[in-house]
Amino acid sequence: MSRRVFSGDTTYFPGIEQIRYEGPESDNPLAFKAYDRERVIGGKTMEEHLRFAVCYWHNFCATGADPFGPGTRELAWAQGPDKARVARDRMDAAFEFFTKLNIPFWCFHDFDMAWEGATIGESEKNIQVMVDLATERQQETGMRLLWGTANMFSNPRYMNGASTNPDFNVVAYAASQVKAALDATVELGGQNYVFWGGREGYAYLQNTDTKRELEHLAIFLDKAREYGRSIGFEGTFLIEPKPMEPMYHQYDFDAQTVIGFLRHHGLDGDFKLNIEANHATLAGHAFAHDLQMGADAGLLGSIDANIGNPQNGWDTDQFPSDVYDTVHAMMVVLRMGGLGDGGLNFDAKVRRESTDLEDTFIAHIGGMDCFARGLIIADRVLADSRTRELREGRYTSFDSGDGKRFEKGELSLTDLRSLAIAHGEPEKISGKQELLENLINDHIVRGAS
Ligand code: XUL
Ligand code: CO
Repeated sequence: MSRRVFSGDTTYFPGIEQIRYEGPESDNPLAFKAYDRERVIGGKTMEEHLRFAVCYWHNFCATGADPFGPGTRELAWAQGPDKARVARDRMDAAFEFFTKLNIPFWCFHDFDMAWEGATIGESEKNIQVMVDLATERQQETGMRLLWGTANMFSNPRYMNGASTNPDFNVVAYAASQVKAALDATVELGGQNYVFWGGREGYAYLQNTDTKRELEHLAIFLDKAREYGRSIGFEGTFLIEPKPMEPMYHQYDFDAQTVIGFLRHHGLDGDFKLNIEANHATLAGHAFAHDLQMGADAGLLGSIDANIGNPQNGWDTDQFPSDVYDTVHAMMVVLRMGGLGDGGLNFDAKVRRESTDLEDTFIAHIGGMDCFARGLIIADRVLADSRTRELREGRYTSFDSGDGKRFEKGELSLTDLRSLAIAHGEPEKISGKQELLENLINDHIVRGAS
């Protein structure tokens, strides 16, 4: 099937043709320099490794409004009082964009794809209208849904939380939204379903029963799992950690917090993590750190690709442009054997000052090239035998003898004391950090072509 190559009428992005790979020497801003989707690296194509997705909300809904002023982007498809028409036009614009970019996946929230009605029943109907249209568009284009989710943070009813709201009525309302969003995700063949706990947290500790709220969160997720499986959802449920913003404290603080929570409540068989780079950095971690924690636990499911601004503490959701960062990220992903059914969703927005129509294309092209370069270089770094030596070589004392017995739990604290006395003062063994840093830089400078 010749899929995802734009074939319809240009309506919303005039002057922009099919985006193609032109190679590293190209100076065409509307061409890929590194992302050559059919190029094979380590047995898989770039497209299979990276599984890129475009998100609906930042690209087709948001206009760049901030607390200090209105939006600056003019979206030709988002005009007028007729919400149904706006939603249909928006979907046409989205699929024009997806196919011109030739990206395999997309992601949505219920109420950025559809529009919220006055009642739950109306909202469900509105979602169904858009699911029917999206089904047609997916069939025409071969686009696939990486994940769906429900927006349970924008509507004022969720100001005190959704599943962790102190008012049961709000919890039940949130459940109705998850049910409809799961129905939509399953109907569209979504490979994952995301929970981002936007307002699942608290603003003030002394008016919050954190224990009770966290128990409610676990029950809610369990019921979502039960319902999802009952309607044939075979994909992965994902939780997207974030430490703060909008709440002062969010419960799903970072990868390790969520891993502990999932395991404690027996949810880890069905739930994994969706790690967002800028959320990890807000939690005081490197992006690669949170990926590694997820990978170690066997719970890294998917990635929201973006970067923050190192000089401030906001979730700025910028497009990835730092090759060093993507090399480190892709080293974790390659070491764990790939993203499976997850992918790299650009949860990123163009700057408020980037107002040209082509800027959204340029931003995605840059992000895709940045990860493609990260993939190429990470593959070379990992193929360099020195990389393995500098990491695995540090642990050889556990590969045999007493070290191995320790790993098997066969040595008591007293046994260890006796061995320490027998061995005497350990030799200093260099960690060789700078050598490995230099090696990675050498591979970066040798180029990503
Ligand atoms: C917000 C964020 C969300 C989730 C989906 O910081 O990352 O867009 O990815 O709700
Ligand atoms: Co996100």
